[in-house]
Amino acid sequence: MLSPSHKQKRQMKKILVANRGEIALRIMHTVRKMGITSVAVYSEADRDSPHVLFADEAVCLGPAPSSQSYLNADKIISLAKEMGADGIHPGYGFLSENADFAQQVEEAGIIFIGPGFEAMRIMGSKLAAKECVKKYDIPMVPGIQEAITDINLAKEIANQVGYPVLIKASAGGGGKGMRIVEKEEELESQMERAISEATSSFGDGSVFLEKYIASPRHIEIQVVADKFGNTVHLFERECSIQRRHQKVVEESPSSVLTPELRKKMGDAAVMVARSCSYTNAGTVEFLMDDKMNFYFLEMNTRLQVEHPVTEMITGIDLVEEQIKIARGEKLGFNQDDVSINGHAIELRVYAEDPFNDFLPSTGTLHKYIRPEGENIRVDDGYEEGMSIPVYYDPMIAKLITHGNNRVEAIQTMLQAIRDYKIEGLSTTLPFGTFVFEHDAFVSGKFDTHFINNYYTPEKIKEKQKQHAEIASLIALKYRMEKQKILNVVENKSTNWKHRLMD
Ligand code: MV4
Repeated sequence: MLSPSHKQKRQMKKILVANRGEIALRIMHTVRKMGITSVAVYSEADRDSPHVLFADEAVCLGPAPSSQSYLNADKIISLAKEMGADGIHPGYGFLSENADFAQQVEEAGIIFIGPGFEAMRIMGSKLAAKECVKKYDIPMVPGIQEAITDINLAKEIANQVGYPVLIKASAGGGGKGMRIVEKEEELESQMERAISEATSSFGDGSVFLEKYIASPRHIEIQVVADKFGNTVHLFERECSIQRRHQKVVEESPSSVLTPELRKKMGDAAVMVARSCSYTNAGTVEFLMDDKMNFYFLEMNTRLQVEHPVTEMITGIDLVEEQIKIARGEKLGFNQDDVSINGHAIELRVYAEDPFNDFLPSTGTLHKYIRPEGENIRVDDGYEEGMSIPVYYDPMIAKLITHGNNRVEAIQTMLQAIRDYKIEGLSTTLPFGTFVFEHDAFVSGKFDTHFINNYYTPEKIKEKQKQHAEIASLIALKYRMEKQKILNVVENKSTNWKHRLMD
């Protein structure tokens, strides 16, 4: 039950950002823009990080490992109280989707800048989420919407929907606990393994069964909802380019959605949010099959890594909306007020070696020069000379470009990658070039198997060789031209000036 005070406007003068790196810094930029004081928390590994230097105030959480720092809920809440913070922004990852943390924050009299903990709890369970949206007309993957243990029932459902089927853990996430079953003989053993794996990994052995969508696209819809029942979607993000459930490239709009389909999916996403009285920013995840059928998968109850592409096409600062909603303001726009302006693409720049199975690449940013330009945004949390700590996610930065259309956004991206100078460790920048030059990406005809289907390290090396050959040809031509000019100058020809001007 929401108490009346829940809807009252509340002051927020000081916000503690319970995160690190680029997202902490990105949140604090908006906090400052809104005239609010920012408090950084940091681990011993992050003492000199940009997010600490940027913040108005900063306080150490403890040793480097996340369990002793950014995941220490009690410490974060007690520090927030000590520092006089009246809001906590969790960013993404760490405690951001932890309903117990959100509840503890609220019970400490501090505003959690995110959804209500009840909605977080529902959406944190795939089965509870399905149960919640069931009474609305939202398409779901054929299968069973409840925990299943009875093997005979499982066989019946699998035969109804047809093989292959996918066993999923209700508490799973990011592809963990999923199993593809090709035929009936494998169903029983795979179910047993899935249940025991889910029990040991998540402390919840509930599993369910869905038809396996062979080559889906991952399309998600951004929503924002205030505490007065206004819910608006901010269009889609196409996130099909992933490796091992880690997104690498995201864009908005998707090149496959028609205006009709976009409206249908947007309306469905709004209904998903309404079904659990969702407030604040959230993302509704859909799978789309090769016949353009879409199915609700789950809802992410946080600000997502890839939120900048939505910001660039809508002009809306999502963190500002989150803060305004959390302090009890009404949304300043409705569905008819928002529209898509151009096209935006994001490349995640990881400290990983794309030539060596994307293994983490440790080292120091000996050289770190960002690309710059009107249509280029770099969200990062490191500076030249810093090393990337091994304790956390290896993402160095997000490179986002905008264009009047998709082709322009891609061209700007390719130039921005060329202008991005990182030395001292391997990054996924060359992999980005591979994606943005690939016919399947450029034509928009790709699905979640893009990397498995097309990528081998040799492919980038080939491309780099081609680029090197072209570069050396250009250099050769340049030397020849220069020599010609020098010859002319040496010959004291009278027309050398004109030749130089050509
Ligand atoms: C699926 C699927 C095919 N069929 N469900 C992976 C993570 C989780 N959020 C959902 N996932 C999938 N669910 C059915 N019924 C394929 C995936 C999947 C996937 C989804 C989105 C993006 C990348 C993916 C990579 C592999 C599998």
